[in-house]
Amino acid sequence: LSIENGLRRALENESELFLEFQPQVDLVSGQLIAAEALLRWHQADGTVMMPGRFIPVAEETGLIVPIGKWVLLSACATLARWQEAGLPLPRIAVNIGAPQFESRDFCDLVAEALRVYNIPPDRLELELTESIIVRDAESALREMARLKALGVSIALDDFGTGYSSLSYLSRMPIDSVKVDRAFVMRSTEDRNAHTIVRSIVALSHSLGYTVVAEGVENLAQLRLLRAVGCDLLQGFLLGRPMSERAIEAWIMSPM
Ligand code: G
Ligand code: G
Ligand code: MN
Ligand code: NA
Repeated sequence: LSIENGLRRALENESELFLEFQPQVDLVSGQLIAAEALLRWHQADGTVMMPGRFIPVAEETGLIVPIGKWVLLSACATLARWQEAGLPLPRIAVNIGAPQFESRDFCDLVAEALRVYNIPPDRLELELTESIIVRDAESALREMARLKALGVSIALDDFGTGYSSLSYLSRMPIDSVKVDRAFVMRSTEDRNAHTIVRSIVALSHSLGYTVVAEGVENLAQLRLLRAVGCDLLQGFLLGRPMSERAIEAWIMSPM
């Protein structure tokens, strides 16, 4: 079965795709602030296929649009369950690929998801990458403004790896910047990577954005990120992507 046909079937039977959630914690208090939803795909042989393998196929075939819709609605359904249970709601961050962002009526879909699940809009965060501004920057900025007007949070994912135009960084209606894990990983060994991380934090703060460091794996990185004033941490040191139940337990009994 090709990945494409397998994905078509997965969209029909609704039990093969699932989300894991990776914590984002406040660097100072250790409190859980947000969780990034990460897509996974159960295989018939019991293994799990990771998105790095099937998202590219989904993007080439256009299947990313219905798959992305499923991810968005599932994340909102999870928030609704937590709200129903009276839990303090972290934000849930959802990855939005460029083809999904550019798809027709994307903003209406987000509005519909918020309405159907009746969740506070700022509890939903959309992770966009710089690639959305490559094709038509002005229309991407307008679309982002429409999304922001719904009250959702917007994060710029993988920052520093794409076409980081500083003028667009200042014009984008975003709430936070996620420092790509490649910089975080090298930051403790490579002076240039350290300088880049420090500069991204300073620049982002001066523009009024929160900074999330991705891929934090050890204490040396944590100390460096504290020294440069980073706000939130995400990475294996804090927690691996985990099941909905596992992150729920975390919400109920904070560290
Ligand atoms: O979880 P993992 O490290 O394997 O994720 C690999 C990549 O897949 C990451 O870049 C992540 O942004 C992307 N990804 C994970 N879930 C989704 C999703 O729901 N939609 C999109 N478009 N990308 C996702
Ligand atoms: O591109 P995006 O930022 O959405 O990618 C998120 C991916 O990064 C997830 O698939 C997750 O599995 C992976 N990830 C999260 N934390 C770490 C980490 O500490 N180290 C490494 N190597 N990968 C991580
Ligand atoms: Mn991401
Ligand atoms: Na990222």
